[in-house]
This record gives sequence, C-alpha cells and structure tokens, in this order.
Amino acid sequence: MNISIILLLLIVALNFSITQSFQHPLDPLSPKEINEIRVIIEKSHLKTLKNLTYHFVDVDEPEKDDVLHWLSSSSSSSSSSRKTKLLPRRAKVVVIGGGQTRELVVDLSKRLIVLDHVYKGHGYPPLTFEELLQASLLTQKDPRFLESLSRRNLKGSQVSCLPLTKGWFGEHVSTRGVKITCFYRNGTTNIYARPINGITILFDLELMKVTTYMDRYRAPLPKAKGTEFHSRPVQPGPSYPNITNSKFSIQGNLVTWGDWKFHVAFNSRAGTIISAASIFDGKENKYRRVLYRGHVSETFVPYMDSTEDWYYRTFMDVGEFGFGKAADSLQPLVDCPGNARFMDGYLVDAFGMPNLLPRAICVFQRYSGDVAWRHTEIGVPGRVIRNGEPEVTLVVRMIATVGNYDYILDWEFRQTGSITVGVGLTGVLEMKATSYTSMDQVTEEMYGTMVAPNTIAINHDHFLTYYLDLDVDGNENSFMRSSLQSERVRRMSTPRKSYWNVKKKIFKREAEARIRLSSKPAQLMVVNSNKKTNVGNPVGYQLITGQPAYSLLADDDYPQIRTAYTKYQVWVTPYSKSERWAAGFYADQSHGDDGLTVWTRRNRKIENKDIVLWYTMGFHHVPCQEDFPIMATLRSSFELRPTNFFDQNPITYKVKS
Ligand SMILES: *[C@@H]1O[C@H](CO)[C@@H](O)[C@H](O)[C@H]1NC(C)=O
Ligand SMILES: *[C@@H]1O[C@H](CO)[C@@H](O)[C@H](O)[C@H]1NC(C)=O
Ligand SMILES: *[C@@H]1O[C@H](CO)[C@@H](O)[C@H](O)[C@H]1NC(C)=O
Ligand SMILES: [Cu+2]
Repeated sequence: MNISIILLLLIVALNFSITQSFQHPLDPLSPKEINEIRVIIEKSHLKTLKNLTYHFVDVDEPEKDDVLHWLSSSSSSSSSSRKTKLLPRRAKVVVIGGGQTRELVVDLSKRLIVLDHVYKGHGYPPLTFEELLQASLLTQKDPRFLESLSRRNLKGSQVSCLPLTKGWFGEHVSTRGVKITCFYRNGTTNIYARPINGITILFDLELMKVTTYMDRYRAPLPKAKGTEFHSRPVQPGPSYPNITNSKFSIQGNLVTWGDWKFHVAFNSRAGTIISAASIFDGKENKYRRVLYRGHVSETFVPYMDSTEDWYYRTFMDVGEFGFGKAADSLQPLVDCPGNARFMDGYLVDAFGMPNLLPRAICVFQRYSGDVAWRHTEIGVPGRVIRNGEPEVTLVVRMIATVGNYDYILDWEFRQTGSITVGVGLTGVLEMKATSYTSMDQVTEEMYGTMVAPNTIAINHDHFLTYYLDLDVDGNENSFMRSSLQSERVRRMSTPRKSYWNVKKKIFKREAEARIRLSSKPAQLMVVNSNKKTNVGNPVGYQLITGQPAYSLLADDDYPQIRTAYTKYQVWVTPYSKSERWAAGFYADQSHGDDGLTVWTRRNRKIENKDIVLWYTMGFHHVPCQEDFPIMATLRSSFELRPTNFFDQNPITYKVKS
C-alpha cells in the first residue's frame, strides 16, 4: 500500500468520524439510514417471514444522560470532534410478519438487529397507509357492496370509502381490522357531507377481506348543493414587514432565534418534536435548559352517538395512525406566511421505503401586531416617556390532516422565555344522514346538530395530550401548585376584612399530581429547588392552561378505559425513556392496559427528580351551522412561562446601561 492511499484512507476515516460526531443524536432517520435499516432486516433471520410490513420506524435515541453529555460537550468546545463520544445510532422498528408483531432495535453502526422481541400484549401498532388504501379499494369491489349501491341507485364510480379504526368494546380481539364507511360524492369534493348510512362493513387487515357485511337500512343522501368550499386566491401578505429580515437560523435540525436554541425533529407518530430547548441568559451569560422534549403524545376523539353506525368512532389518531403520517405538505402563503422557511420530513412506508414529505414543518417569525411590553410614564415632571416593543415570536408549525379534520400544531417561542403551544382545529365535520330536513320534525335523540337539511353533525370531543419533559436548569425538578386562598384579616389595625394569599405545595408522588383543573385559582409550576434566583426564589416554569376540559364518558365505558388519563388534564411522572405515549404504544384496539394511568399506579416519587409533565388540552365540540361545509379554525393554547426563572424580565438584560 503506498503512502498516498494510506493518506486517502485516513482522510476518509477522519471525514467519516467528523460527520458522525456532528450528527445530532436526536436527528430523525435520513432516507439513507431508512434504506440501510430495510436492507439489514431483509438480510437477517427475518427474511423468511411472509409479507413483512413496516408499521413504525424511528430513531431510537440514546439514553438521555448520554444525549445531555453530548450536547454539553459539543457546545462547550469548538474542537469538539475528539471530545465528543460517538453515540450509537439506532432505530426502533415495529414490523408485522408471519402473523406476529415484532419490536426490533437495529444498530446502524454495527449493521445488526440487536433486539428482536415478539409483542404479545393487547393492541396493535399503527396502521399503514397502504393497507388502509387496499381495504377501501377491496371493499368497493365487494359484490355485496355493489349490490347495496345498485339498491340505492348509486354509481360505484362516484363512491369514496374510508377505513375507520374500530376501537375496542370488551370483545376478544384476535385480528387487526377496520370498519369501512362510504360516501357518495356525485360531483362534490366534500365527501363527508354525503354519507351512505346504514351499512356495517368490517374489514380484516390480516385476511385482507370483508369479514362482516350488513346492509341494515337506507337513509336519504344529503344534497350536494351547498357542500362545496373553494379557496380564494391569496395575496402575498404585505402584512409581513421585511420578510427577508427574519433573524433565525436553521442548521440541520437546530434552530436558533434570539436567545433560544432548540432541535426540531419530525416523526411519523408525533409529528413535530421539539428537543433540547435552551434560552440564553444574558445575565448569567450562558444557555439555560428549559425543555428536553415536547410533542403531542396522543389524541382522543370520541363521538357521542351510541348507534350502530357511530358508537365505535372513538379515535386515537396519534397512536392508531400517526400525526406525522397524517402531516400535510404545507402550502406557502396559506399554511405559513411569506417569510417562512420549510423543513422536509421522511416517512417510512409499509415496505420500509423512505418517502419524502416536502415542507412538513415551517418555521417563521410572527409579527402578530401585539405588544410585547410597553409603558408610558407621565410621573416624571415635564416629560412624557414612552417605551415598548412589538411582539415578534418564532413559530414552528405543522398540520396533520387526519381524514376529515385538520389540526394546526404550533410551538411559538417568545423573546421573554415563554413557549406557547397552540392547536387550531379546522376541516370538515363528521356527519350522518337523516330523513329530517328541519329541526321542527325531529322527535328523537339526534346526538348532534342539524347543520344542513338531512345532515346531522355529531357531538364529539378532541383531547390532545402533550408530553412535556421540562428540565428547568437541570434534570432535578419538582412539581408545585400555588393555590390562592381567601384569608380573613385578624388584625384590628386595618379597615380591610379579607385578602388572598398563596399556599404552596410540592407534590411528592405521582398519585397526588394527577390534577383535574377546577375553578379554584392556582398556579402550576415545574420548579428547580436546587437553583435559586438572586433573591432566593426557586427557579421555575409555569403551565398556564387553556379552558379546562376533561372526558365526560363513564369510567366503565370502553373508550374511557382505553384513555382513562383524559379524566385529568395534568399528570406528572418520573422520566422513563419508555414512557412516551399516553395511551400506550399499541393504541389500535388497545384495552387500556398500558399508558399513563397504568404507569402511575406505581406511585413513584416525583420530588426533586427528572420529571415529565403531561397536559391534555380539550375541546368539547357541539357543532354549529357555521362549521358547515368547512369549519373556521377553532383555537386553543397553553403556555409554558418562566416564573422566577430569570432575575428580572430578560428583555431588560439587553438594554445597555
Ligand atoms: C402475501 O404475499 C403474497 C405474495 O406476494 C401475496 O400473494 C399474498 O396475497 C400476501 N398476503 C397478504 C395477506 O397480504
Ligand atoms: C348525481 O348527479 C347527477 C348530475 O348532477 C344527477 O343527475 C343524479 O341524480 C345524481 N345521482 C344521485 C344518486 O344523486
Ligand atoms: C424594512 O427595511 C427597510 C430597508 O431595509 C427599512 O428602511 C424599513 O424601516 C424596514 N421596515 C420595518 C417595518 O422594519
Ligand atoms: Cu370537532
């Protein structure tokens, strides 16, 4: 071997190690890695399995301590490539093959399956797009269905069928299956407005055929007229000043803006994942940790109609399908403003192939027109002194279109250290056909609102549960409630008779930190009691919740058993790498034997521990006519707000004295 070849090899090796160590451990899998995973599996002992399908493929991130160590060593020194330990690059893969669900861990460096475990518990992994499409197409060819159509004088070419998850209602479950519901387009694109009611179709996803077919009754089809919606042309927004003026940078998956820096990942289940969010403290002259990881963990959308066509509609979209898989390519100027920058995502199809999702996430500076802070001082003699700044924030957005509904999911960072997590609901309602054309005729229970003649939009809820692994200035945090209590004045020296005072309580164990929000005023905080401000307050972040909503279903109702955590909006657990999905990983047809409610039965200690906060945002949706044919966005949000985290409002740190 001559010297130049050795040199070349050295350079190649060096390059390789540099790119390896600069790969952020939380980065999503690249298309190259996804292909490698498939090749590794196809060459392994699993190659003999028939019809292997991929239901979940994601980076299996290293242990949190290792990631934190990597983060601190990669940021503390610029010549970090030698200091930084190479973290194993692994993937978690869930496949179904030979009738079994297997959980695999694939090590990409060793090119090996390092773990292969057959899952035998209740519930199934996320459904694949390909099998759902097949289920619809095969149903539309079923002779019994064609006969039902001809009995109704409907043309097959004008029918759209959709598979819906079937939930679980106490039955013995032996196979994966969906229920199919069909619509008659006949000219309209708003398929949901024209349901063909009265047919029960159960489709078995293992046998890939219709196993139950019942044509029970005929209901009139709502008219197509008035069901359409079309967007008007969009003007490039003059309302966004100096759109080239956005002061944020995206390097790989790392975003820096103002004092914030954080990592943005995209995954098939949660969609956007915000990690390692830290804010620069101008007074301490360093970055301080705020949020190790935050994402949507589960959704629960139960419909409030107990009849045969509807009772099973109790969707858990994140676990059954995936918000990432449902993510839509964002439309510039409609979904995100003109100054937005886009990040692509990669999804893995049922065959293990990477699929590009262009513009999965957008990042933009928002000029809301709001006031960040202001004050006018007239108390200084002879002067009127005005100060203030406009609110400019940084938004990270994705949109999941789950069948009829569209969820706009925002993480909005503020210069003052707050993070506002916003959800917007829009899209089309789920509706059923009825013979009634006016409310005067109705004599029976409707389970919803008549939004058009022959059309009832069914009452339902939306619960979105967020996983929030706050690490306020470090891992060891506690959860605290500051309750406001009315006090009676006892001293005689004041004309006042009452006031309110703050009573603080640190929660010691999981069971007590399960909270149903009430009208009693209280602040909920994650604090770090080991770290005090300049005047001695424990540093903290407050959870400012939105309008509280919790599930109104009976505790013994099957959908409620599967999502028992939705009876409380707030839960706190000690960090565990395996606890991320509030209703358990295997949500499809789950029995409620995994997830938050089950984990917290151990009643673990949560004081001065690495803790995770779970918050469920809820909407009780009583449809109205304006929600038809397309619903104007309904918004809600919650805020993570620094509370005694900084020594004073951090915007004043920047003011040069
Ligand atoms: C499994 O694969 C074989 C061969 O590709 C195919 O004929 C068969 O229909 C598949 N079975 C299922 C249940 O998809
Ligand atoms: C479908 O649309 C055509 C054209 O508008 C109309 O003539 C026909 O009656 C419709 N069929 C049904 C079943 O509504
Ligand atoms: C926009 O940029 C122009 C030129 O850089 C500057 O004169 C103007 O003041 C800016 N406007 C705003 C609203 O920032
Ligand atoms: Cu709704």
